[in-house]
Amino acid sequence: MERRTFLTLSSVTALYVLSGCGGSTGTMNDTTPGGENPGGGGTPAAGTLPVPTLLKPTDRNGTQHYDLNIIESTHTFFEGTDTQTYAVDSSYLGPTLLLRNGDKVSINYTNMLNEKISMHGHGMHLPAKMDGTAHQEFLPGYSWSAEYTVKQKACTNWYHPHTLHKTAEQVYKGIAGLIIIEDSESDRLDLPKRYGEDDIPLVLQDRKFNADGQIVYTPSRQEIMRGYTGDTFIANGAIEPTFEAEAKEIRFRILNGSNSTVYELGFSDGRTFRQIATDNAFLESPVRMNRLVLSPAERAEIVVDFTGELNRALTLHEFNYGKTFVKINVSKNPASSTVLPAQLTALDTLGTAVNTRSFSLGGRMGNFTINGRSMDINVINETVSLGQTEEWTVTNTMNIDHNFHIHATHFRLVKRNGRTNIAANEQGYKDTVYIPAGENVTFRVKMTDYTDAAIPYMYHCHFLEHEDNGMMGQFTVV
Ligand SMILES: [Cu+2]
Repeated sequence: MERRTFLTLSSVTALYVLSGCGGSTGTMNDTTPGGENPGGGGTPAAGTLPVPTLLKPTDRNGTQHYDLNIIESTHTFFEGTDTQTYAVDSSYLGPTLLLRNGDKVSINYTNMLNEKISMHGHGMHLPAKMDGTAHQEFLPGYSWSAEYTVKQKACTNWYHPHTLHKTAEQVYKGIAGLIIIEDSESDRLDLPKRYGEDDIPLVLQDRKFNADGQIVYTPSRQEIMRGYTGDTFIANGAIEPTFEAEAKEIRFRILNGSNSTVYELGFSDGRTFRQIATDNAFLESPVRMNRLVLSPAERAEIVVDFTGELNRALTLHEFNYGKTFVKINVSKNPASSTVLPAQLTALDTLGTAVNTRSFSLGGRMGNFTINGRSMDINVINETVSLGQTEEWTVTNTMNIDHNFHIHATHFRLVKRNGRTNIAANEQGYKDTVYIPAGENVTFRVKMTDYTDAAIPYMYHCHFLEHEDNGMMGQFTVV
């Protein structure tokens, strides 16, 4: 760890530069009054959909370098109210990092909070010591760098805290951001790729606010079990913001960034859209759908076609809770045209499994377990051999929903509840899979490239209240 001067003049200056150079549809601080009042904290200061700043790296002797400061901040969710937040060089959430496959990168996080933190690259294929879990926590005033070579397909990943027992609260207060990986394949595809114009990041969350418009994170035992779902739904940190769309194909890179809420997404006019990517790669070909279910931490890229629909107004809607995430006005003439290809990529089947493992998700009274054990930072639960294909079956034994996330690599679903008819939009590379109450999934997984007998990766439920209360285990790759 490297000791840093706490909030030097230059780092303060850097914060304002970063938060002021966002996408052309508005920065995280760019909010104007408007909208209804769907939540508890006052009149939403919605206005235009904020687009996180796209942070391109600085080249330092061939290494692509990113500097990120984790800070206490205030954000305008409600008209005239400063809400206390945590953020990454912003007032809420953080910039989108743009990485390229093959790049040597160094992502340097500086902790300007008054509590320890760790920063995890969710979906990133990297060595265990660069994973940013509880084994790489860093104290207030210190920095930690994730240094590795990007070695995976184009996709939309994200960074967030992974601090032991504190992940849920730190994410809830606002620490998260997207990581976009591009490669030669994504370069060639005729996809919307003008960031903030026709390639739109969407971090979807829900929050509880008190009457003063402050974020409240005080889950009861019942809420830890059932999920800490707020009554205010937000997109990129704004309540029902408006996106002014070009009348063409628009790509949304959607992250369920909630703590524990499963979203069923669709458009208010019921229109069909096409999913083009799952968590860790493009789908082999686009999948037509009009509803998209995402559990916490899952990503989906979708393409919606507004060609010829100038003056149309609609909303991106959440159907489980009956909430509006984003109001969409098709109000701009297209500045370019794209035609979604029929074929996007080819995916590896990961071969035939030579080993199997079973994981049973359980728990009671707000304490959660995997195979009967709660997370213990001093216990390595599983040892996995490099280069061997395995099949893991994960069973949700409870009458509440869970999901299952593994670090280090992606997996491919082979069965849901014993049946091999996996939905077309789940046939891609995944790192997080939804497992509704009482259900089970089997996936094929193979560890590649990195071994470390001492430092483990983690697997866990990504409902953050469950993760923080024991539903996590550790594995090494040898
Ligand atoms: Cu869970």
